[in-house]
Amino acid sequence: MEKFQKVMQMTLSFKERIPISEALRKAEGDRVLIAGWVHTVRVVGGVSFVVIRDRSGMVQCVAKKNVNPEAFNIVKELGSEDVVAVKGSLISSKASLGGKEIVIDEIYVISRAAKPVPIDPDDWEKTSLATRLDWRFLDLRSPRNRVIFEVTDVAINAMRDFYRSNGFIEIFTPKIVAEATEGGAEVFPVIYFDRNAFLAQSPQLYKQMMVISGFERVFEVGPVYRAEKHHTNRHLTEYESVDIEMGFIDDHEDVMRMVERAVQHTIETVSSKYGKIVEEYFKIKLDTPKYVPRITFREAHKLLESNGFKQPDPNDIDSEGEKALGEIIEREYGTQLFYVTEYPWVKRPFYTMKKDNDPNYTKSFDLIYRGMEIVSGSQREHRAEVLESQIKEKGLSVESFNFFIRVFRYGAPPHGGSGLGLERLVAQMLGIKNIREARLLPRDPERLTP
Ligand code: AMO
Repeated sequence: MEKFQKVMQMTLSFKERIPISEALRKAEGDRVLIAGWVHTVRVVGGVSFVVIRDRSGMVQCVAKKNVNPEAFNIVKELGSEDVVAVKGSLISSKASLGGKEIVIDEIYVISRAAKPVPIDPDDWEKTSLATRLDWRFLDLRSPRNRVIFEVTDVAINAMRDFYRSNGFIEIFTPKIVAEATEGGAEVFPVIYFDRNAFLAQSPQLYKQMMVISGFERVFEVGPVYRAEKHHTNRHLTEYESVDIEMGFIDDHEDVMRMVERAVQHTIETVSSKYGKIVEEYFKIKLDTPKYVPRITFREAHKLLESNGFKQPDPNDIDSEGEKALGEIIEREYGTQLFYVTEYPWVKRPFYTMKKDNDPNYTKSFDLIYRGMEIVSGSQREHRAEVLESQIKEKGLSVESFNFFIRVFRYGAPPHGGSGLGLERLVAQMLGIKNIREARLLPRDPERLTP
């Protein structure tokens, strides 16, 4: 080891390093320096082979005993996930990945991995999700698993671009808050010096306040916290919420049009940048749904019933119901993206505007993608006195929400907005069954580490 470190200090500079994908595009005979993790090692007679992986790809490197005995011996001793650097020349090799391999001139062992490596990144499919998440940093060595987060990055940037180009500005609101916004039971308490506080369940009240402050159109991407003891494949206790709020709307339909275009733009962008890779690793085609039908909550219930799906709660649609509805709509309308509108007042938060002549229902919507809710939103009640009475109706304390209600007494335009669960969108785009896979380091009722 000492010897290699000495050699490294003298001759190795990562400034000369190029990504493996770039090395594979070089001509035969070109000299390159690549570095990465050891994927596999093989020795066949007098030749040792090592496949090296970096974030851009993989390449096989070879050393012959009779040509370069030192390199031959070093490769032979390598183990999975060691970090190495190789200087060598490219040669064509029909049998190799990418049609080329590298003949090793010099090889440097930079960091040894302990043995055995607890999970084999190549074998992620055979490893339980719990174990993979325990060893997430190794799990992410699998190119397929990193794609999830590369897609997340593309998706969130597409969404940010979309909203910015539609006049929204990005805001950052507190995550330590004094009040629950989405219903009382699901908050994490925080000891805030000598007072009780909570982790924010949503930027809901602040985004509305910022519209009324005069920004008119705002969005926020940030973590939100839900103390839901759900053990499902679609709930996390911490997730990334993409929230928007816009003023001077006629009704919730204005918000819906904005959101559907944002989601279409996002799917389109991911598809054009990652479509092929997604198909290769996730075996799923990423088409942008062109047509987004709307059905009311009441129609949705009727549709479910007439197709033999009884909903246990007449005021709600459960996850099985959403899935069934997704199949029915796809069959009837040929699309995987649709809105359910006008949810019952009993199921929506206090800030939701009721329908004008039908106060048991609201100006609200959920967006369902591939059979799962990914967005929820509504027009908001902007009349201070109505808002106050709705707070009472929900059994909440007017006093606690005074900081919010008073904002509406100084000029509040009609407005509305929505929240999108980023992990749910990504999971649905990639056909991932368990939302935990779409969160880098997920939190659920059992998991608080790593
Ligand atoms: P809601 O509570 O419906 O609405 O949440 C909005 C969206 O967030 C996602 N989501 C979740 N994702 C992962 N784990 C969870 N536990 C979880 N809960 C919700 C879903 C959902 O559609 N303030 C309103 C939004 C608004 O009206 O602007 C709200 O938070 O994709």
